[in-house]
Amino acid sequence: MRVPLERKVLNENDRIAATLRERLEGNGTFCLNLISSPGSGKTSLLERTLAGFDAGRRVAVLTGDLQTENDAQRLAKFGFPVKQIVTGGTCHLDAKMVERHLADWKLEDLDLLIVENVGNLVCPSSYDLGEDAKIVLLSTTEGEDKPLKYPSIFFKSELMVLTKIDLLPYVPFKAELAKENARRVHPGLEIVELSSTTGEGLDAWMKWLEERRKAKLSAH
Ligand SMILES: Nc1nc2c(ncn2[C@@H]2O[C@H](COP(=O)(O)OP(=O)(O)OP(=O)(O)O)[C@@H](O)[C@H]2O)c(=O)[nH]1
Ligand SMILES: [Mg+2]
Repeated sequence: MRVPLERKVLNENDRIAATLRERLEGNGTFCLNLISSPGSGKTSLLERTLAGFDAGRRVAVLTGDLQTENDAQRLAKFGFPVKQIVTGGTCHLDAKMVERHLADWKLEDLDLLIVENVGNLVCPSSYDLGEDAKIVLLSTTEGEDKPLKYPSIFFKSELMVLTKIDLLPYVPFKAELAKENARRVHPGLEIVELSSTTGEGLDAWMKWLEERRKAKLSAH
């Protein structure tokens, strides 16, 4: 009889991600990896998030794009440490890029690190960055079928943020169907609906963030 033996061989990315996770864990730094299609509203949500924090908040952001420092410039206005990772063509961040850009920050000074991944619903889902949780954003202009077409990232994320709900009256987007599709791929997936334009739903997002961060802290 043949017994199939499967063992995951750690590739270089997984090894660096595991080291990063250990360092984050050791310093009690809660790390989130935000993933979505280009333009779904990652930076806009981060602008709202940073604006909602007190000045002394120990938070930092890494933001990835193929080109430009635009997102880092938008986010730097809030006074917290922000760095742009320019991938130069790569469609996702990897653990090495994150490690390199963290080199001159002290993790012990941070209790929250948010990584905005490159806008792409496919590539980033395969790269562990050492984060505590992946978060997928889906906007109301993208179509309700996206969780079914791009299941991997919806399956791997702990939270789906349905963005741009202020546009619901103007777009043929069925929010209930989108949520149903996401939960077909990932039963029990947590979902928050919000608009970074009007601010509706932001409280639920901030509450999720704080609860998950505190849960990590108490386990530390
Ligand atoms: N109506 C509406 N527009 C939004 C909302 N959130 C973001 N936008 C707009 O959507 C566009 C893209 O938003 P970004 O926050 O730059 O999206 P992103 O996901 O960071 O984009 P990339 O980093 O390029 O992948 C901008 O024009 C935003 O003003 C929202 O809640 N409602
Ligand atoms: Mg962005």
